[in-house]
Amino acid sequence: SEKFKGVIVAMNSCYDAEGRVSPAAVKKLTRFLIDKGVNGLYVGGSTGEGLLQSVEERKLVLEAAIEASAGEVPIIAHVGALSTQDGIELAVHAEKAGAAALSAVAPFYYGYSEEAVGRHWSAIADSADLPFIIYHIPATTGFSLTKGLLKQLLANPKFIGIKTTTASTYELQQFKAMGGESFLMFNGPDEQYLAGRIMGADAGIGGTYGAMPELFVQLEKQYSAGRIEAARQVQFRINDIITDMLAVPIYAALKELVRRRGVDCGDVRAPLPKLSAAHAEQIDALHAKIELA
Ligand code: SI3
Repeated sequence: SEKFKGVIVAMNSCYDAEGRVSPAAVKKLTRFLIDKGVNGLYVGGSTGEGLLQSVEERKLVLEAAIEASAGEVPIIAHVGALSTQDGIELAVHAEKAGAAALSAVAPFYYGYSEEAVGRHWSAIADSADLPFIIYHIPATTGFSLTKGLLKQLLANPKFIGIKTTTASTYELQQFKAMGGESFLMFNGPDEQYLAGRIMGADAGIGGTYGAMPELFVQLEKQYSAGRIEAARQVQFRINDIITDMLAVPIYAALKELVRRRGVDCGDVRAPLPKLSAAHAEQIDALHAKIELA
């Protein structure tokens, strides 16, 4: 589908000073990102802290983002949850709220068989009339999507693509080959946006895009115009920034950088690590790099 292309920001969730979901701040962040020219938003994923929120809070965040987006870009709702029941409730809600697609990580904690994960994803996908994007992120869930499971899932047309967050663009290319040209690949690691696009990703979904949307929009523009050397130079600048982000608590840093750009999304939710005074210099340096870019 032509709908899901280019730069899709895995956006932060926003809280007020008491740590409650702030729909007003979510709306402000949504506008900030869309006005920078991004192609879509991914709500409630890893960067979005969806798994640290109650089902009700997740609904609030999604509704605020969809409302503020005013139909200008597609909104993908991450509805992955520990229980299939919560995933279904969120999927049904996402459809009503106007999301363009669903996505979910594999269930985790107990350690599930491929069969169990397949059942979980299928039950969520079948609960709503929306396309479904598998969120393949073995480093955090401990579950790795195999070609065997993918083959089974492909029998269901609801499964339209995979967000692949692994270091392997070979794997991304292999999944794409299995699904065919119309099966969508979403690049996960922001450090590999260009590599992922070259190997067959139709789009990227990433958290660091939120702090520097201009750079990713520029990268996508250069790549789609066939200017590979210029695209490489933008990716290198991005990677220099990401390397510094990975040296501090990254989700907290993203929120602080976004705050300095005018949108206060509050702190990350515990147990995610917060920034401390010891990080001040690194954050100042990051902010300066982003401003200069
Ligand atoms: O749902 C999401 O927040 C994502 O899209 C995740 C995304 O792939 C990020 N990965 C994780 C584990 O958060 C990347 O954006 C990642 O933060 C970045 O590549 C830096 O390593």
